[in-house]
Amino acid sequence: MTPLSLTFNRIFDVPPEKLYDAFTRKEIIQSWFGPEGFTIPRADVDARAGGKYRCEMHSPVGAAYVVVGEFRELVPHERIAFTWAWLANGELGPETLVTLHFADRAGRTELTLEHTGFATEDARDSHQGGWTSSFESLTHMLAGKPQPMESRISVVGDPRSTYVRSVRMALIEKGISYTLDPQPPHGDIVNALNPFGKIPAFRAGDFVLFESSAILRYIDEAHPGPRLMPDTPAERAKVEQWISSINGYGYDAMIRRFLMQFLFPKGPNGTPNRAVINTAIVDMHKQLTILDRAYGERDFLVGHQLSLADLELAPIIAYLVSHPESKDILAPFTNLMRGHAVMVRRASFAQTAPPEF
Ligand SMILES: N[C@@H](CCC(=O)N[C@@H](CS)C(=O)NCC(=O)O)C(=O)O
Repeated sequence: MTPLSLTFNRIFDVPPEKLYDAFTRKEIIQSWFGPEGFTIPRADVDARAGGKYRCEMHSPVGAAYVVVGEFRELVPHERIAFTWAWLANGELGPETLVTLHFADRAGRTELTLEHTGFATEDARDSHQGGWTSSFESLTHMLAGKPQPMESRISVVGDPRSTYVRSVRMALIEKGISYTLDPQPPHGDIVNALNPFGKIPAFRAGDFVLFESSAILRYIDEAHPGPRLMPDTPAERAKVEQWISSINGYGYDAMIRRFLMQFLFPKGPNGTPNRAVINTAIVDMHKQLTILDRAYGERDFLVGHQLSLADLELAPIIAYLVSHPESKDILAPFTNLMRGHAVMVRRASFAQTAPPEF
C-alpha cells in the first residue's frame, strides 16, 4: 500500500543555521513561505516546543488559505517537528505532521522534509505540488532574489477599477514588483483590508492601506525609484489638490454617473438613464475645462514631470477616450488630450490595460 506521507530531499546553498531561521523566524517566514507567487500577509509564530503558529497565505489570484499547528520539537539547526492543519470557514481540517532534518554538507544544508499522517491519497497528493513550489520560493529568498517582506506587495481589487489601475501604474513607475489580487469590492478579502469595502486595498507585508491617494503617497515615499511628487511644497499641494478633486468630483461624474450608466444601465427597461447621463455631461464639461486649463502648454497636471496626479487621472480619461460619446466630448480639450497621449505612451499605462467589462 502507498504510504500516506511525502518525503523531500533538497540541498540549499546556505548553512543549517540560516535554513533553520527560515522556518522559525516570523519575518523570514513571511518573505518566502508558500508556493511561488503567494504572499503571507500574516504569520504568528511561537517557535518553541508546545508553541503555536498560524500562517495566512494568499494566492496570486486572491484565494486565502490559513494553516495552523503546534511545534512539537525544535533542536536548533538540526530538527524541527510541527503539526499542520488547514483552517477553512472556522473549521480545522485533519492534523498531519511535518518533520524537518537539517544536515550540514560542508557549509551547505541537506534538508529532508517528511510530511506524514495524511488521511487520503488526495490529501497527500495536493501537498506534493505545494511543497515543491515552496522550495522554489525558499531558494529564491535564500539567493537574495526579490522576496523580502517589504517588497511582497499586493494590490487588491478588480483591474477594471480606475483607482486600482492608478496604484498599479505607480508601482510600475517606481519599478516595484507586486501581485494583483483581482477582488471585487465588498467581498470578504477586501472587507478584511478596507472596512469601507472599496477597492483598491494595498498590502506591503503586514502593512495595510486603503484610499488610492494614501496608497499612492506611500508607494512614492516608502520606495526608491523616480519621485512621483514634485520638489516644492506648493507643487506638492497642487498634486494633492488635483488628486482630491479628481477623486471627489471627477470620478463621480465621468465614471460613476456617465460611464457606469452605459455599462450597468439603470434607466427604463434596462436602458441607460439619459437624465443621469445628461447631468453628468454638464458636470464633465466643467471639470474637463478646469483640467484642460491646468495643463496649459505643459504635458503634466503639475510642473514638467509625471506626478501622482497624472496617475490618478489617466485611467479615467482612458475610459472616456474609449467610449464613442465621451470621445467626442473630449475632443475640444486639446491640452488635456495632449497630456493623456503622453500617459498612453508610458509602459505603466500599457501594462495595466483593463480587461473588458
Ligand atoms: N476614494 C476611494 C474610492 C475607491 C472606489 O470608489 N472604488 C470603487 C471601484 S473603482 C469601488 O470600490 N466601488 C464599490 C463601491 O463604491 O461600493 C479611493 O480613492 O480609493
